[in-house]
Amino acid sequence: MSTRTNRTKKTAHIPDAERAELIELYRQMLLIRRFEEHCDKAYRQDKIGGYLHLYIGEEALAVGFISQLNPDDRVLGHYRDHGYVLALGSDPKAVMAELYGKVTGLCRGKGGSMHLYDKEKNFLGGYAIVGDVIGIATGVAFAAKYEGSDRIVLCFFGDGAMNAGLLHESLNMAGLWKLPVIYIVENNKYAMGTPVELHSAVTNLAKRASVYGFPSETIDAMDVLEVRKHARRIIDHVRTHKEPYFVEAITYRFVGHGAADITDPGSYRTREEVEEWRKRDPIPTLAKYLLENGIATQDELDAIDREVRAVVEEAARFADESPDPPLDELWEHVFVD
Ligand SMILES: Cc1ncc(C[n+]2csc(CCOP(=O)(O)OP(=O)(O)O)c2C)c(N)n1
Ligand SMILES: [Mg+2]
Repeated sequence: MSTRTNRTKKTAHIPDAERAELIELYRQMLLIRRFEEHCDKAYRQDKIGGYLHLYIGEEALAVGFISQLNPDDRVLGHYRDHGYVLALGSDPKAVMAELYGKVTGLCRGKGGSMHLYDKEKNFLGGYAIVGDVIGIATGVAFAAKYEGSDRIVLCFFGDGAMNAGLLHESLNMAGLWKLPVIYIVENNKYAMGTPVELHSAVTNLAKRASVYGFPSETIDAMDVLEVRKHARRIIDHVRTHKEPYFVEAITYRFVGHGAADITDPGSYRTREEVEEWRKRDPIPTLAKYLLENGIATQDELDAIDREVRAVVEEAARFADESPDPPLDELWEHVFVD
C-alpha cells in the first residue's frame, strides 16, 4: 500500500470539517511562504520598490489567530504585513500589484508593502512607524465598544514596539475601559539587529504587559495547531468577558530584517541559531502532523503546493501587466474627503 496515496486508519475519527480546516491552515501558510519567496526575487529584479519585510518563519501566528475570527472582526498590524492580508483572504493579485506599485493594487499602488489596507476584509492597515499600530488599534477597539458591537480587534506588532511609550498609554486605556482588543507581540527575538536582551529591561514581554488590569500570557507560535488552540480560547475570552488580552507569541524570522538584508549579514545572530529554529519551521511541522495522522497524503500536499505556486504566478503576471497609477491620480485616495 502506497503511503503517498492512502490515508491510514488513524483518521477515521477526524470529522470532515476538521480535516478541511487543517488542510486550509496548511494551504494558507504555504501561500504566504510561496508569495513571499516570489517577493524576494521580484525585489531583486527592481519590480518591487520601497521597502519589503518578509514574514517567512512566522506564518503560523497570523494564520492560527486569523482563522479563529468572525468576518466582522478587525485586524491591524505593523509593516511585516503580507501574512495578515493573505490569511484574511485578500486577493493575492491585488496584494502583489500593490507591492509592484500598480493601480490595480489593494491601495491603488500608493501604499506599498508596509502600508497594505483592505477595507473589505477588515484589515485596517499595516503601519511602518514602530508602535503606532497599537494606538490606532486601541481606537478601533474603542469604536467597537462605543457602537455596542461584539467585534474584537487583533493588533500585531514586533518586540521592538514594547519600548514605545504609546504601547503603555494604550494598554492603560484598554485596561481602564475594558476594550475588546488582543495585543499580540511577535517576539522574534530581534528588533532589526538588536536582541530583546539588549532592548528590554525585562525580557518576559508578557510579564512586562501584565500590570494593566487584563490577562497576559506567552504562547509558542511556531506550531499553528498550538496557535489555533490558544487563539480560540483567547478570542472567546475577549468576546465573552469584554476585556483586553495581551499575548506574547514566541516566533522567529528565517530571513533578514528587510529586503535589503534578506540573506542576513550574520552580524547579530549565528547561522547555527537560524538552523536550530528552521527545524521548527511551521510548514513542515504541520505537514508531518497531517501525514502521520493520515489527514492528508503526500500527493495531496504536493497538489496544494502546485496550486499555491500557480496562484502566486498568476498574481505576479497580473502585477507585471497592470498599469502604473496615472499621474492625474497623484492627489487622489490619499486623504479622506
Ligand atoms: C518609531 C520608529 N523608530 C525606528 C524605526 C526603524 N525601524 C524599522 S523596523 C525596526 C525594528 C522593529 O523591530 P520589531 O518591532 O521587533 O519588529 P520585527 O521587524 O522584528 O518584526 C526599526 C527600529 C521605525 N520604523 N519607527
Ligand atoms: Mg522583532
